[in-house]
Amino acid sequence: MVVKVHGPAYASATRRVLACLFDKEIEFEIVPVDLLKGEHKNPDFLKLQPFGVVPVIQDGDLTLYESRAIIRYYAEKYKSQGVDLLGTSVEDRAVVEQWLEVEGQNFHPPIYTLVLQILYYPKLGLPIDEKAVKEGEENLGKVLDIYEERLSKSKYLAGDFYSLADLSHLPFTHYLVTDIGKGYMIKDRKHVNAWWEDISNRPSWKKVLDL
Ligand SMILES: N[C@@H](CCC(=O)N[C@@H](CS)C(=O)NCC(=O)O)C(=O)O
Repeated sequence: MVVKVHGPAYASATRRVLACLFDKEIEFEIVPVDLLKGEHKNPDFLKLQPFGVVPVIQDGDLTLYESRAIIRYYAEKYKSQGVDLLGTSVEDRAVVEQWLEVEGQNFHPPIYTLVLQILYYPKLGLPIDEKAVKEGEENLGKVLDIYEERLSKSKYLAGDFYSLADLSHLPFTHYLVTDIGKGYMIKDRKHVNAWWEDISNRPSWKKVLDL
C-alpha cells in the first residue's frame, strides 16, 4: 500500500519525513496542501491534523502526525528494509533517542528563531527582531559547540552509524546554510562541517530537495 504524505514537499517537517521514506525505500505519494491558501486550516485537513500543521501521513488505517513520531514509526516498522536508522542494539537505540531529543529540545528552538526572523518575517512584511536574532545565534552556537565536541569522537551523532538523529537535523540545517546566510556557523566548526558535508550529500536527502 502506498503511503500518503499530506503536505507540500518543500515544508521542513515534511522533508524530515520524506528523507526517512527514501532511506527506508517506502513508496509514497504526496497529497498537496497549499499553505499559502490556508488549506491546512480547512475542516477536512483538521480532521487529520487537529493542530493544523503539516505533515500527516495515512498508511492503511493509521493516520499519524508529528514528523519525529512518523520517522520513529517507519524506522521501527521497517527496521530491516533500506537503511537501518536505529543502530543494532538497545543501547544504540537509546543514544539515537537521546540525540533526537537534543535535536528537538536544544537545536530546534534557536535555529527556528533564526529561520523565522531572517527568512519568513520579511516575507510576511514583519520587521526582524535583531535582539532575537542575536540571542538565537548565541544559543545555537552553544549547542553547535557541544556537537563539535561530540562529532570529534564519533562520525555521527549517535555513534559511527547514520541514524534518525542525524536525519532529523537535515531540514533546518539546510535553511541555515542555504537560505539565511549563516553557513559559517557550520563551516567554522571542523567536525560539524564534515558531518554536514556527509549527511547533506546522501542520495535520500538530494532526492528530497529535487522534489
Ligand atoms: N512539530 C510539528 C511541526 C509541524 C510544522 O510546524 N509544520 C509547518 C511547516 S514545516 C506548518 O505546517 N506550518 C504552517 C502553520 O504553522 O500555519 C512536526 O514536526 O510535524
